Amino acid sequence: MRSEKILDMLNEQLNRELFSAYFYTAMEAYFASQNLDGFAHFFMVQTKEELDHARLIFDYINKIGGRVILKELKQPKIDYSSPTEVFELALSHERFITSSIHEIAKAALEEKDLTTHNFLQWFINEQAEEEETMDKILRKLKFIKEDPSGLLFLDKELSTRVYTPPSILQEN
Ligand code: OFO
Repeated sequence: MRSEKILDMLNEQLNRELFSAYFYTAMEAYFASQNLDGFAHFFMVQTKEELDHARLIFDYINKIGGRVILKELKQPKIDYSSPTEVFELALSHERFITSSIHEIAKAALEEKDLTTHNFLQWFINEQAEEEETMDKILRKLKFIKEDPSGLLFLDKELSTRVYTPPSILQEN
């Protein structure tokens, strides 16, 4: 059983996922301007993942007979003082997205909308991974204290990130 409240929250989450893609594209652009191509690649893959998250919510809203409402996207921050600042912002953004998803899941339970609650389980698991990924890289950056050779080593590691569409997207 879907409610207007849940539909509004899903549309807001769709906007947040699209903003996430925008936010990470700005980070890709920053790293490209610093010639840190591996970091740029990492955020290019992250952007694709965010677009997948948005697509899953877009499709779900349609599937339950709701209306997708696209809203304005605010301009993301475009300049950063360091790679560490980028990952601090990315981690805090992911924590915000996690709490946003949790709020919808809680509201879905309150509204006895078990279908939406079930749909959100994939996102809840995904968010744990998103936070872990950002946190690990942030800790590495703090460990190397942005020493140039450490940064280049990490740049190489991040250049190997592979984009894999979520299996639930392939099933649809
Ligand atoms: Fe869509 O998980 Fe990040 O923001």
